[in-house]
Parts: sequence; structure tokens; C-alpha cells
Amino acid sequence: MNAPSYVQHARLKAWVDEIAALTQPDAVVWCDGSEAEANRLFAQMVEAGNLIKLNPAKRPNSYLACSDPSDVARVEDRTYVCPTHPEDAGPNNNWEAPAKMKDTLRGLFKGCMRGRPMYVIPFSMGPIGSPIAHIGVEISDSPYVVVNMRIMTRMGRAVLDQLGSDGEFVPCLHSVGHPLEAGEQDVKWPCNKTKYICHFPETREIWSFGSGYGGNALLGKKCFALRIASTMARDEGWLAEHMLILGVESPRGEKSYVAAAFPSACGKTNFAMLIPPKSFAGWKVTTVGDDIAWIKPGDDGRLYAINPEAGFFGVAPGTSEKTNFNALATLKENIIFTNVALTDDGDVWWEGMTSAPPAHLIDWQGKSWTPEDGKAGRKAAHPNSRFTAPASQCPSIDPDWENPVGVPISAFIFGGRRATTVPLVFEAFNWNYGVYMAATLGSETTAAATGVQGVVRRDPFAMLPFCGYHMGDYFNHWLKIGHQIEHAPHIFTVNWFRQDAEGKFMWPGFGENMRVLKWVVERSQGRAAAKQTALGWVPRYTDLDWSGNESMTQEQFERLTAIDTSAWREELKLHAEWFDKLKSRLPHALPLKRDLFELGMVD
Ligand code: O2Y
Ligand code: MN
Repeated sequence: MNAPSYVQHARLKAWVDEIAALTQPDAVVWCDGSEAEANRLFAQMVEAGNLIKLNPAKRPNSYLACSDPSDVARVEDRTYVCPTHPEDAGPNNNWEAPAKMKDTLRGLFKGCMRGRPMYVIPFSMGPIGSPIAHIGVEISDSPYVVVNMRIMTRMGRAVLDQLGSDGEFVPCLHSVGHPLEAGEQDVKWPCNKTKYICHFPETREIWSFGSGYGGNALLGKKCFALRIASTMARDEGWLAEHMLILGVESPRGEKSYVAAAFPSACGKTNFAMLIPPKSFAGWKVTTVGDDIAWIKPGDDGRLYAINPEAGFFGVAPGTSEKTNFNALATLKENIIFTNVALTDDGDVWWEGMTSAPPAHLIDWQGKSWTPEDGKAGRKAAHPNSRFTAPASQCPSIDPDWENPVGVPISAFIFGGRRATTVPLVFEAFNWNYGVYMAATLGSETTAAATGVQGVVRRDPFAMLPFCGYHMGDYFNHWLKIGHQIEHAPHIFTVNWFRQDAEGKFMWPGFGENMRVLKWVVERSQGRAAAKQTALGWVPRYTDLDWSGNESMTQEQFERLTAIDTSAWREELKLHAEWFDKLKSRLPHALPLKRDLFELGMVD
């Protein structure tokens, strides 16, 4: 099972040989990333019944995969971060000693690829050769992973050329954990009920066993670009963040870039692809990335960000031409759908795609479905169903989205889903204060996402499931970065989800968020006004651009931005409880800020 002659990297070849000896695949396939290779794999998977080819007249070059019902999401309780000392993983991660975890994994991986080919997938997170990018190599026994990685990353031979004979790469080992014995028939979605998603930050390795789904299997995404990269960033003085990146261009052609973090179910993808209201003639919002940002200090004292990914792995349900026109336009062709419903004419559908469902569908589990089933509560698409789409197809993609030097960041935005307490928008007084707000970011759960409605969960920086080390150390890293750079971005908090006494949303969201975004950008340029409050800088009604909006009154806006001091005193008690959980590594600046904040909270 020799490597092709163009593979010059001895350490990589030795690792591939070692894994092949352990997992005993039928063949080793070095992926070149070509279209011909992808087409071959798609054809094989359609033939084997793993994928359905969609009607090319409706959705050219697109496919539907339907997973095993037990393998439909990231598995946080099976996700481990394994530094030598448990304290380094922090209370925010499951931990096991690295040697013990490796023993367990070696046992599971032994012979686990029997009867299958083993694919070697070289990939670059970020434009190949960018000084902000890093390289990984995923070994996987899943052809579904190969074709998804080809969309989500820059993948194939060009990456090996960049790696040369001794370049650094993060080894990412993945198996669905379903070997095939001689003559055994494969299943539609192989996986294993035992699952482990393991990260070894000290050796910068990822081992994932048992799941073929999303972030568990496409190891460039959450495992590398966030959990391992966050530890690399801590050690090397940069930031690996769970943030979208967007550009805002004024009619005068001034361009600013903003990075924003939102916990799940807060409209992150919609914000990344926002279309300004018609009355904002000449304003443009462009998309650099929808999920992850790698941000490094530049020589000019500013922070520069790249989107390390090349595609979107977005949630399908709720995505429609009304909620996110640009996302729908991105999905016209070359898409892999996972766990959505199939229409009778060979296209796809999910809840929220159209106002009325089609008269008949095949649901994500392959069963016949009619709107009557929907009324009875049976979903046609799984709530976590996904599309894998090339970012290049997004109509709002930024002209500089692949610029190897990245884009300069002027503002960070942190947003949660809060029915009360948190105003529509405010700006932190300074960097440390912004870090405090991000460190205490909370979001209410939605019944759709968790089955529980309205419980506030802390999700600092929207990174709780993705930070590869102790969250207290992570806060400290953010504090340090802000003081190392000359032109630190301004930091803002937003809340699109405040409700009135009747439980109605007070802010329309979607394109209307442009009014807030414009204020954010102009504040960062020192050009917009605000009033000082105990919480930070808050816009007055007259500080926002209301052109084309006749419905928001000054009185409504004041309620939307009001600071309820008694609610904030309660909130600050929760911050103290939250900090208590991280106290062994919590930077002193944060509880100190909390106490000062409390002192300032006078009626
Ligand atoms: O369920 C999964 O495996 C995917 S989770 C995901 C995918 C794309 C972007 N963000 C997320 C997330 O959980 O933040
Ligand atoms: Mn995400």
C-alpha cells in the first residue's frame, strides 16, 4: 500500500502506514481532491444506497444522505479533551489521561476499517499558503466524509504540495467503527453505538470513533478549527473563535469587517448573510464566513481574520427565501444534504422552507410523509438536518473572503437569546469590560433545540463546547491579546430576542439588524453617538438610522434598550455563580469587574 510518488513527507507516510497497520483497511486511497475523484465516490455511494442523487433538473450535482437515527448530531457527552493534567482541560471539558484514552482508542481502532478503503484526506484550514492557515490530514473510512471535506476545506494534492517534505500538520483520525467481515453486507449509514471524539492538545492530534455525522466526523471543523486551534492560538498569541465574519460597505465605499459570536439558535447564519433593508440604498453586507474565525495580530497593530473553512455546514430547518435569501441561493447546485426530506420530483424540503409543505414527501428516515403527519408533530426533516455548500456559491460572499492576509476586524459582537434583561445593543466601555460581557454571555434554550424552553445557559464567547482548554485560561488569553494590540476592535453585545410583557418579540430581526450593525460600525469609526449607562454605551432612538422603518416608535425603542437595574442585580448574582465554577483559573480582573459593575448599578 505505497503512497503515490508525489507524497514527499516521510512523517506523514509513516503515520499513514502505522494507522493502516492498526485499522487493517482493504486499501489505502490518497485523495487528490479532483472533481473526477468526487464524482467516482458519489457514484459509488449512490450505487451502494448510501446517497440519493437529486433530480439534476431541480438540484444539479446534489445528493441526499440520511443518517442512522442514532447518529444525528455532535455528541458532547462523548467528546474529550485530554491534556496530561485534568485542570488544563477545565470543567468545560470531559477529560481522560492521554495514555489511558489512547489505550482505549487503540483497542477500538484495531481492525475497525476491515472490509473498507481508508482515505487519506490532506486539507488546509484557510487559503493554502496563508500565514493564518494551518494544515491537517484526516484519515477516514467514510467516503461521505471525503466528499464533505472537499466542500468544507481546501482538500487534496495542492495541500500535500504546500506541506512539502516536513511541513506541520494536525493528524485527524476518524472511523465510523463498523468493519465489514468477508461477505457482510454494508448498511446505509455505518456507525457504532460506542462513540469517542477525542482531542490531544499537547500532541495536537484528533481521534474520532463511531460517528459519521457532522462535527464528529468532518474533523477540520469543530475538532481542529476550534478545540485544537484554540490551544494552538493560546500558545502562539492568536484567536481561534466560533465567529462569523462579515463586511459592511457604506455608499461612500468605506469598508469595515465585524466578527460575531452567537450560541446556537440565535440566527448566526442569517446575520452572516444579512440583506439590508431597501431604504439602505448603497449599503452592502458581505459574507467572509458563517461559523469560525481565525484571527491573528497584523504588523499594523490590527487583528486580521480568515474564515478557515471553504463551505457552510448549515442547519436546514427554518432556512427559507424569506429568512435567508442568500443561503437559499447558495443551495442551488453542488450540495450535499443530510437528513432533509425528499420530494416526489427528486428535490429536497424541510420545515420552514415554504409556507405550505408539499402534498407528499419521503421523510429523513425513508418513510412516506404527508402534511397530516406534520400536523401530528412528525417532522419530515430532522431538526438538525444540514446542507454542505461551497461558500463560493453564496451571492453575498466577500471579494476578499480568500485573501490570504485576512480582513481587518473593527468590532466584535456577542449575542445571546434573552427574553428580558439584556438590551438590543450596547458597547462595552473598554476591552476588559467587553471580555467580561463575552465571558458571561448567556442564551435561553429553545424547545426546538433542547426540548426545554427559556432556561438561561452560560455560553461564554459561544465557545463552551469548543474551547480546548480551561475556560478561565481562555478568558485570560483574551484579556492579554487586547493589551498586546495597538488597535483593539470595539466590543458590543446584542440581543435580538427581547420580549414584551405579552411575550412578543420587540425587535423584528433579520434585515432590520442592519440598523444596529450600521451603528456598531460607525461607533468603531468614532462617528456615531450614544448615551453612557451603567451597562455601557447605548444608542438613543435618534442615534440609529430609521429610514424606511415607520413602525418602531421612540417609546418602543426605549423599552427595547432599557436597563432594568433590579433584573441586572439578579443577573450579577448569576455571574458570580458562573465565575465560581471557573474560580481555580479565573483571571482576577473579571470578578473585580463584576463587583465594580454591581456598585454602579444604582437606580
Ligand atoms: O451537529 C453537528 O454535527 C454540527 S454542529 C454545527 C455545525 C455547523 C456550525 N455550527 C455548529 C455548532 O454546533 O455550532
Ligand atoms: Mn457553530
